Amino acid sequence: MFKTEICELLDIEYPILQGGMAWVATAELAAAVSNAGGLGIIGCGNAPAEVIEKEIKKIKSMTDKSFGVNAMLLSPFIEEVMDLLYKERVPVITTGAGNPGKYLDKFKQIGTKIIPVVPSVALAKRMERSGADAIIVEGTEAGGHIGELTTMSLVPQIVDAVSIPVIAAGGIADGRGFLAALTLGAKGVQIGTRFVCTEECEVHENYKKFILKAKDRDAVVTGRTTGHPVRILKNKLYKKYMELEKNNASLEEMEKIGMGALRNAVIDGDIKCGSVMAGQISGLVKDIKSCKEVIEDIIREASDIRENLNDI
Ligand code: TUI
Repeated sequence: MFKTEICELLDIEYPILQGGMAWVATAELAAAVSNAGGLGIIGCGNAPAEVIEKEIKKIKSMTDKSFGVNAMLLSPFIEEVMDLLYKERVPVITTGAGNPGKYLDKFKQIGTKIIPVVPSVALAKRMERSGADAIIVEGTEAGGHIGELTTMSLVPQIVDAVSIPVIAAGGIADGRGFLAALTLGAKGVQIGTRFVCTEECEVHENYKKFILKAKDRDAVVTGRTTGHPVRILKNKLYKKYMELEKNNASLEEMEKIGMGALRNAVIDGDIKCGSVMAGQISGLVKDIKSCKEVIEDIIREASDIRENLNDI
């Protein structure tokens, strides 16, 4: 059922990856997704290697299944994190917020699968030439640091431009989105926001409830003017950003209010002044389930739709 080349490449049952969300994607969440047949991914964000090392040890104790680690390329600790991932021989690395070209050769030699997130056709082609095993094509619907183009328009353009498998991300939370992505030519999906609202996700309850309460237009973008667009749920922090942008505040001033804001939301539950990163699909997420239920519901819904396609 929905076995694609991504399942073979990553040694997983269903072609569903969990987004490697900074602060949110802990070993606990990632192990639950891997144990349910998807690919759980630990998010490094800006954490130093010693913190990630503990998470890797923990996931290895919680599952025998394959897992991944997301390396955020803007991190000040990126070099020590990459050295750690090499030492630990993690099975899969996804990268975000930059070009991982210079690391590819080294990891290919030890068989680590490298899957960069790309926001454009040009970068997708460059990644294929550099030897990426697959690419995650992330539309602007996603939460956190985002590109310009939508999943709907970007996925088929990149599918036509490269021969490596494409994984679609951004705006996918159920069986309809999963099947739509496969119809666009993707061989799998990456899902973030839906996995935040799960029993195994360790974010503060306030963070989950804020997503459950969100409506279609609540996921907004800060930092368009500074060149670092980040999608969050609308709150006091967003209003402060908008004020600063209107008053042409300096880059330092803007970055200062963002510092630590994600941690404040995820760990302390400060959803008013913290950064509640979440995607446009937040409005569709209405309950907390286990990761296993999320994955099984997606597969069941997608196969029901596929069976009844003649009705459309
Ligand atoms: O990386 C993400 N999403 C993230 S990272 C993150 S942590 C953070 N916190 C505050 C500010 C900035 C980051 C939160 N969410 N998604 C993957 C992604 N990668 N989206 C877009 C890109 C991307 C952008 C430019 C990938 C490559 C790229 O290349 C530029 C170049 O070097 O050519």
